[in-house]
Amino acid sequence: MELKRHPQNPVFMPNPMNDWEALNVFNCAVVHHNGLFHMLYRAQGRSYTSYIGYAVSADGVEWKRLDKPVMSPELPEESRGVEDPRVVEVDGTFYMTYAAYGVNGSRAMLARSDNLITWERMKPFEWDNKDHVIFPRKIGGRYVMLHRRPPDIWIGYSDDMENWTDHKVVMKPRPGTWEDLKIGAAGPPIYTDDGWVLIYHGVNQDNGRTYRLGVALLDLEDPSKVINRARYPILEPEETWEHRGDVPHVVFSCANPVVDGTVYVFYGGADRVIGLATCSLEELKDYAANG
Ligand code: BMA
Repeated sequence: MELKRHPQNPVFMPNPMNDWEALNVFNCAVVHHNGLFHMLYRAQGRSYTSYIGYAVSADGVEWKRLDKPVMSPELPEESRGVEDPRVVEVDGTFYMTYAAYGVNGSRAMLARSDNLITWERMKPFEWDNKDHVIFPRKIGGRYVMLHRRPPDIWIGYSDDMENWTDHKVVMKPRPGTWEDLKIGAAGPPIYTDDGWVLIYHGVNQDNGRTYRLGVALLDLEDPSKVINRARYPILEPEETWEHRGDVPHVVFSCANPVVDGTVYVFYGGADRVIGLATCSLEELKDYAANG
């Protein structure tokens, strides 16, 4: 099974009118709320510092954006940028997980918002960790987060979103495949009656380094248990703008909102533009369970 690219791709491009987003706009969070797609996107200008901008759309294709970033580097660990936002709504509050990048490397961060535009930083999570994302509902009374201790996808649990415990490996790279170097979660896991559908990225050494997307099914009550992991990628670089950009041969996703049974996968193409690819949730779940 492969995702279907939207004919109007790429759906979001750098904006030369604003310094902070003049060069690259890529890995983005997207939530569908009150009938609109809300996008929080990573952006870079010539300084290569990453900011997070906001845009809104009725169809996921035509976007209107704010002129100023909604998140800019503020903390010492963010000195080189705020990267790769993922957003999820849990019990009426929006939570953003993002990576801080600074002189000491990267750190997994969290923030919260009631309106998707003003964000309040929360207690930072681990150093040398990223690709973290929160499940859209509590499981067994606790918040649950997938995260990445290189090169594996891990899971952790929390009562208050400040103290995270019971960390466990969920999935490891598979030697000799498209995902043999490292893996990380894409957007928030999708709830279905048969389990959590998890889209994730995998990296191998094709062309130096290639990023693709795959899918797995996690147990509903115990998402540290992998029910199945599909063998082949559901999206890999094919278009010119996925092969050439700032970093070549990359499709990288932080967003997979579901609207009326369709999964909208928004993804960065070669770290320069944003593309959209879709599929039905039924079909994706089926491939996650049996592929
Ligand atoms: C990863 C992340 C992503 C990026 C990808 C490809 O390590 O930093 O933000 O899209 O590399 O460059």
